[in-house]
Amino acid sequence: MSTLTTEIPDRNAGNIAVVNPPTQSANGERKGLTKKEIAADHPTWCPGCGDFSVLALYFKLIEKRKMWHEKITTVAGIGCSSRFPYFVQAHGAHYIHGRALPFASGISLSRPDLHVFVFGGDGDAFSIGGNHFNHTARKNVKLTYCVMDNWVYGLTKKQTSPTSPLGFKSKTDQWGAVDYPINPMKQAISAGATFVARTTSTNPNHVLQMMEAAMDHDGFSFIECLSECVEFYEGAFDASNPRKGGVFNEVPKTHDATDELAAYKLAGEPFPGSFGIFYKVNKPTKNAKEAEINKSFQSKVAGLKDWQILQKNFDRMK
Ligand SMILES: Cc1ncc(C[n+]2csc(CCOP(=O)(O)OP(=O)(O)O)c2C)c(N)n1
Ligand code: SF4
Ligand SMILES: [Mg+2]
Repeated sequence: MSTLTTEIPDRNAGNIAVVNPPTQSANGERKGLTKKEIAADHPTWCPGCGDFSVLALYFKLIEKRKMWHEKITTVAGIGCSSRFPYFVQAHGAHYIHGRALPFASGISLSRPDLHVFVFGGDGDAFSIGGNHFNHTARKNVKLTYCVMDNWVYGLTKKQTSPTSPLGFKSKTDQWGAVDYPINPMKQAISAGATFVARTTSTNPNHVLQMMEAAMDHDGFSFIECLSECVEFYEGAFDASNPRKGGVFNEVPKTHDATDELAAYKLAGEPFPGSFGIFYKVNKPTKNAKEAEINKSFQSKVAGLKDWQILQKNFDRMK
């Protein structure tokens, strides 16, 4: 049996790139996980739900990047899509509705050796979790947020979501939705996300490509992944699926992903729009900035016992 050495690194070390462990440890025993090893329970989604594809590609990513259980963290809120962590045989959490991002931020800030993935739905991300989305983006916390957008509340059986188009008939809008939908890509760019991409569960290679690029980004990476709810919004994304007579257009090769206005313009295209990386810039992360503050504070209290540091703080407050 191989020995698991889970070193918890110093969180003050700042941004530590996720190091892909070799397929074998020094003693030649430990191998990267296979898709089979990382798959947990049988997913309880409806047959044909787009979420299956996203999960399969996450497994593929883990296998491809040879990650070990203790280096994988999968967090979600509440919703059909947010059941995601249940189906991954690794560390993770199915957290409060809309609150996955603050929880995941805590993990990211304290464990720079991990890459935290957060999965969730359009309701979780943009209704109840709307504020957390904006603030996590502007803080540029290093993590990947993949929103499986089905334009509806699936788990609670067909209510209008913030991404439902005008006229969509649901249990909360029986005569058709009257509220203007939000545009997740515009929202992410304007909130300050430093990586903003769009994909669709019906194009597996593209989903994997976007997940890998997001994981390698040093900052808050956001992916909008169209994922059809076959139960409550069948055919919503047919226009983006060539197998259903639609078109899948990649972001033009001439697009400058560092140009915020150009990204915003792409985000404004009518459906089905473009797929790929709309926006990507490098900016210091919250992780790096906090690590810097911690380091400088610790140098000031070097050699002192915990109670002496506490005493100093109380003395200063007098
Ligand atoms: C505080 C709170 N409010 C409301 C709910 C009920 N609720 C559960 S999931 C959900 C919306 C799910 O929609 P979405 O995030 O789009 O996920 P999907 O099921 O479509 O994947 C709601 C309103 C809840 N669980 N907790
Ligand atoms: S209700 Fe919709 S989103 Fe939920 S599992 Fe079924 S098809 Fe998927
Ligand atoms: Mg939804």
